[in-house]
Amino acid sequence: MFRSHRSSKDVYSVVLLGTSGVGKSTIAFYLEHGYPPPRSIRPTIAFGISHVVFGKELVGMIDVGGQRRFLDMRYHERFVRTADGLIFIIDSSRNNFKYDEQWLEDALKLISTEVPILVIANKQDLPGALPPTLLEKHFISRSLNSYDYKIFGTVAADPGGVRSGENIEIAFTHLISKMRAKRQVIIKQKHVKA
Ligand SMILES: Nc1nc2c(ncn2[C@@H]2O[C@H](COP(=O)(O)OP(=O)(O)OP(=O)(O)O)[C@@H](O)[C@H]2O)c(=O)[nH]1
Ligand SMILES: [Mg+2]
Repeated sequence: MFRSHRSSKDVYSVVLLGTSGVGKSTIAFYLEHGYPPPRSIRPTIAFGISHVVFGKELVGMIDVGGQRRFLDMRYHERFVRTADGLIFIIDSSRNNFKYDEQWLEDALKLISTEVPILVIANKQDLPGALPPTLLEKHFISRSLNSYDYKIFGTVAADPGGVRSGENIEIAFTHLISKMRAKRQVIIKQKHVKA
């Protein structure tokens, strides 16, 4: 589990995006504390900030409220431009699945195609959840084909508690390794220029 303590670290900034109720805050809480929050978790007002210490990395996470009013206020624009990585979260359950392709594509215009993107197909515990492979094929690949992305199916908080946290660390570890590799390339390029 990720431990939370402060020391000299490589700092990264990650922004969590997705419509309201998909589980962004649940995932941020799980990454920071190692267990899901109480079920009475409330919708995020504007945005929330948390941090995760992961080996040598300190990752600051900005969790942008997904209610329409916050999406329309374009809070994410303040953070996305300087992000080292993005986490785009989807509710995979058949009944709740909604995919605002236009909003996502507008948000993507603000970042370089080299910024790694972690796509999380959350709520895989719900009956009839759409598998990540299907979501990728029919929706995600269309918007993200020119980006460095990978999709993972997860369960952030299973009401029964049995599957809570499933795949979250694996997915996050993948994003960290991508961000780390990208930073190494930038450092090498600076050395060549100097
Ligand atoms: N069944 C199930 N429920 C989940 C899962 N992840 C989160 N939830 C529930 O989904 C609800 C919404 O989760 P939040 O984390 O508040 O969603 P959010 O994306 O932060 O929503 P906003 O803050 O409004 O943008 C909560 O009741 C969570 O307990 C999951 O993997 N499975
Ligand atoms: Mg939230």
